[in-house]
Amino acid sequence: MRRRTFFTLAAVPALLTACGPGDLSGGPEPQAKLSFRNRLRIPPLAPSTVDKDGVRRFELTMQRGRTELLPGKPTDTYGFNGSYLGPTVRARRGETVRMVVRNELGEQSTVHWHGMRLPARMDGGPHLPIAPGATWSPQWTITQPAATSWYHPHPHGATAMHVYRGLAGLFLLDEPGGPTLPSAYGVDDVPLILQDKNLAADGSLAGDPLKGTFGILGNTVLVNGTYDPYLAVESRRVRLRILNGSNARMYDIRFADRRRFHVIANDAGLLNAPVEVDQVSLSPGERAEIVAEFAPGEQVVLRSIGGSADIDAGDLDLLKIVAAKQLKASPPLPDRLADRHIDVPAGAKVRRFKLNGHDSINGQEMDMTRIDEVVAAGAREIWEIVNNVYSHNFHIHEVAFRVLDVDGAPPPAYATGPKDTVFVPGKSTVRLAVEFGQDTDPNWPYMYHCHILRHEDSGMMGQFVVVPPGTESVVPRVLGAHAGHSM
Ligand SMILES: [Cu+2]
Repeated sequence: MRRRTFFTLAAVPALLTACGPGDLSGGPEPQAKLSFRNRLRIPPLAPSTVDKDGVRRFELTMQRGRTELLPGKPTDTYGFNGSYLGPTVRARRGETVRMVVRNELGEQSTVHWHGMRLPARMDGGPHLPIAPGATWSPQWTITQPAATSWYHPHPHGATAMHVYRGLAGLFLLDEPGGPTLPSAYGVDDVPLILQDKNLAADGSLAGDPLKGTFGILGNTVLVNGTYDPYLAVESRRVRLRILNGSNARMYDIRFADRRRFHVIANDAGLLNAPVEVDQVSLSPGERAEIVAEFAPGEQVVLRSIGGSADIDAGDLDLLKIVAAKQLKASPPLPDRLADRHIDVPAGAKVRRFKLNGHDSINGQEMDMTRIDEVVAAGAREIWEIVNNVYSHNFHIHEVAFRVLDVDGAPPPAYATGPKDTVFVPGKSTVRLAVEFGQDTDPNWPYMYHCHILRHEDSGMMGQFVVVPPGTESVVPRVLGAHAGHSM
C-alpha cells in the first residue's frame, strides 16, 4: 500500500542527462535531481555451509551477465553469483571462513578482501591470480573487531575495469558481545554501495577507467546497482553502512534538510563513541556506518553536496528515504561503542610515502618483484603520506590505522576511528598511526596504494612484507619467481 502511494507521488518521469557516446570520462557532471522511482536493491546475504573440518564455507563465482542498470536497457556487466555486484558475506569474530572463489569471467582476475586482517597468501592481491576456469579457496580466522569490509578484484592493471563492470561486494564482520545497534540486514541495517558510472544512451557502461587524470568520473550514480532509488524504512533509527565503491568519485554526504545523524564506525570498525555530524565525506574504498532517525510518514533525500576536491561532483541526489506512517521503536544509541586505541610508542618508526603524479610512490612505479618495505610483526609505526599534486587517497592492506593529522590539524571527530583507507587532499600531508598484525611471511607481500583505481592500475602502489621482529634486515628485497608466484 505504501509502495503504491509512493509511486503515485513519484509519477513524474525523470529526464536522463544527455549521455551519448561522446560524453565519456571527464564528461558531464552527474545528474543533480532524481525522482526516486526504483526500490533500492539490497544485495542478498551470501549463504554458507560448514565443511567437515568445521570451517564455514562461502562460494563466490565471478561471472559475466547482463544487468538493467537503466530500466529497460540491459548492459554487459560482471558480478559475483549474479550479473552485478555480489552477495553480502557476514561472519563473526573467532570464526574460520573458507572462501571458494571460482572464476568464470573468461579472463584472469583476483579477489581481495579489503579491510581484512589475514595472512598475505589469503589477501587476494595481484600475486594471487585466479586463472579463467580456476578456483581459489583461501581461508583464515577472523581475529579483528566488527567492521564493514568489502571484497573486489585486484589484478594489477585491470582492477579499475573489473570493479567498474560490477565486481564488488560487502563483507560484514560481527562481534559477539558488541553494543546493541540496529542489525536486521536490509531492514534497519542497510548497505549503501555508492558507484558512479558513465552510462551511454543505450544503458551500456561507457568511458575508459584508465584514461584522464582520474579515470571514471561518471554521469550517473547507482546505489547497490539501483538507478534513481528509494528506501522504505519501518523503524525510527536506521543504520546505513555506506561504501564508496566508485573508481574515483568522492561523496560528501548529507541529508537535504541538514538533519544531524551519528557516525558509529569508520572503515575498520566502531568508533569508541558515536559522533554527531551533519555530513560525512568518503573517498573511494572508504566506509562509514551512520545511524539516522526518521519521523513517521516523512521522506528525506540523502545527497552528496559539491565539495572542494577535484574528484567531488556538484550537488547530486543519492537516495530518498521513505518512512512508514507508523515506525517501530528502536533501542537507544549506546553512549559507548568500543574501547580501541591505535597509538604509536614514543620514537616509533616513521616511513614517508610521496605520491607522484598519478603513477608512482617515492619516485617508483609498482614492481611486482620489488619489496618496498619490510615491517616487523605487531609493529606500530607512523606512515606519512605526502601529496604534492591533485587528490589521491591511500589504502594499506592488512592493517588498521588512525589518522593523526592532515597538514598538522587533527581530522574531524567522526574520522578518528579505525580506518584502512584515507583521503589525501591535493598538496597535503596526512600522518597515520598504523597497527600491523602478527601474520608473517617474507615471500608474500601486502599492498599499499592509491584507491583511485586509475592510479592504482597505473602503478601508484607498493609492496610490504611482515616478518618476525629482528629478521627485517635479512629479508630479500627481490621476489623470485618462487613456487606459486605469478609475476
Ligand atoms: Cu591517486
